Amino acid sequence: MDHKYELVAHRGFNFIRGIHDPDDVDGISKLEMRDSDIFVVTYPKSGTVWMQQILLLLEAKGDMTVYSVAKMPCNGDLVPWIEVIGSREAFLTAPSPRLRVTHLPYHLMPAALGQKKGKVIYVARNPKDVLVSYYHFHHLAKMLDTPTSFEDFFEKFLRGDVFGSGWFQHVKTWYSHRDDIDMFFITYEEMIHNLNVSVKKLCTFLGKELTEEQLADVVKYSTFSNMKKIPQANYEHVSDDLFNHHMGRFMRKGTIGDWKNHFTVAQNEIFDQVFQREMEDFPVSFTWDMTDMA
Ligand code: PPS
Repeated sequence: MDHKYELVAHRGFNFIRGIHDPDDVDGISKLEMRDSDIFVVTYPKSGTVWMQQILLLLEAKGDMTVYSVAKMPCNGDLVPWIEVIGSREAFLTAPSPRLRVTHLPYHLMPAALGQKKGKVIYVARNPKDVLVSYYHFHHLAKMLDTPTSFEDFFEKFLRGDVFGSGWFQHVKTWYSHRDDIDMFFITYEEMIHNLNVSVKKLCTFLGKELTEEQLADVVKYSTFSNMKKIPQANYEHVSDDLFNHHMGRFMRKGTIGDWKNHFTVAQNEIFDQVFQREMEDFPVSFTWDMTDMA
């Protein structure tokens, strides 16, 4: 980790000093919402940039010139994180529709969401693949501590000793509020399984009207192979101050089951035990392998 950054706990959630500021974060719950506001909410590495891309393209009716017109270096500039320094301030005066992403837990989000003001799209991914993706991202991103080993990171993840805190808490708490707010819950694996259907469902939830052709374009430009070629989605122009570009690419594997290439048998057993204990009553099942998709 670059010395400018440090993991800090604030109001029950781990942030990164240098990227987040407690005062900004505390102001978020008081934000006034507009009906047209849309938040994509995820635990890190669960498909945030993917959903950013889909949302952007749905707004632009599948027109990719949205990128060349905006002249922004990455998806995060087009659909910003609400919790990063300065973002809350910009949100106040931004034109509608205000599209934002966040990794924040429910209790730090605008209270007005509870009055069904604004919409939330929650994307959850199976936590074994999240762990692996996050492990690699910790090598790429300079604001995160480079892991000393996979084993070490495995333990940190299970303890929630990372930015975003614990995966289990994040997913369970957000899900438990699904009826309190105007929320669309989807899994990364569902999106892999059928992007076409996922995009259509999302379009309906957002109340958007796109032609079949426009929807087909949204899907086409949101596939992993195409997003890999889009510099803004792949964070290619993000400064060397933030990314160790030589350590890998943001669009890494984009698949289900890469955890099998990383977990030992013993780690898998430990993970399964924690998962069963934590997610016992959780009604949504996760897909752990591409072969489970058939
Ligand atoms: S972050 O840093 O929290 O914003 O990361 P996030 O965007 O949530 O997650 C990154 C992972 O999502 C994968 N990704 C995709 N998978 C399939 N299809 C598409 N279109 C797609 N776009 C992004 C990305 O490759 C990261 O997963 P891994 O497993 O590391 O490849």
